[in-house]
Amino acid sequence: MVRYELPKLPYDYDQLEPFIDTETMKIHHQKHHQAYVDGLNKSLEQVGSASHPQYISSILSNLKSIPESGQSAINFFGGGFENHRLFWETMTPNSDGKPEGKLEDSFDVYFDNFENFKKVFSEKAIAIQGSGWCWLVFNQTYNKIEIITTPNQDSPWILQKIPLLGLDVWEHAYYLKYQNKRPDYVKAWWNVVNWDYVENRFTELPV
Ligand code: MN3
Repeated sequence: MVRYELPKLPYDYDQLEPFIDTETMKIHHQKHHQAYVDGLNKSLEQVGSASHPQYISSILSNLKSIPESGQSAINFFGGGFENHRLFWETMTPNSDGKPEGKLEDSFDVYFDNFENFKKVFSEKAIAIQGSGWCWLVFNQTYNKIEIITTPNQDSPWILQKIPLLGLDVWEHAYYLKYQNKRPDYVKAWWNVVNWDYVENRFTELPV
């Protein structure tokens, strides 16, 4: 039976300072992410082990394959688990500031340039009503990158889109340091994006 565990952070809690504060990182990882892990394991137990032989991203891509009684909880907790797992990986204390290579080329093609991509992404993230995520995803149908937003813990996988980079704009992600100033949080977050990691995800897409 698959049991999910809280993934370790690839850096210490205080290493994203001053952009993301230590206290927020601790609570976000140890309390919020842990709650998604626990909720996911419990939800999967409730639908029975035969229903979930695959990794959570595959389950989310085909939610209808699990019993209807569990779909809502697995959408929420599974999305919460996988969204945060990726979120930690796509941040680093040693950000190189901008992408290179094939990903940079794609920004030029689909967003004119990297600076404009950041502008559009930031605007969409700031405009999300309530809790949700802003994403850079790969659209497999049209073979292109795009920006989408999702409410709550909805994952791009449920839309059959591959998440490359995601920004958590739930208040728990920024309220201790930034209070109601979400735009300041979004602006600060660009300083810790791990473009090496995002580029590798993009380069290794199964297409
Ligand atoms: Mn969160």
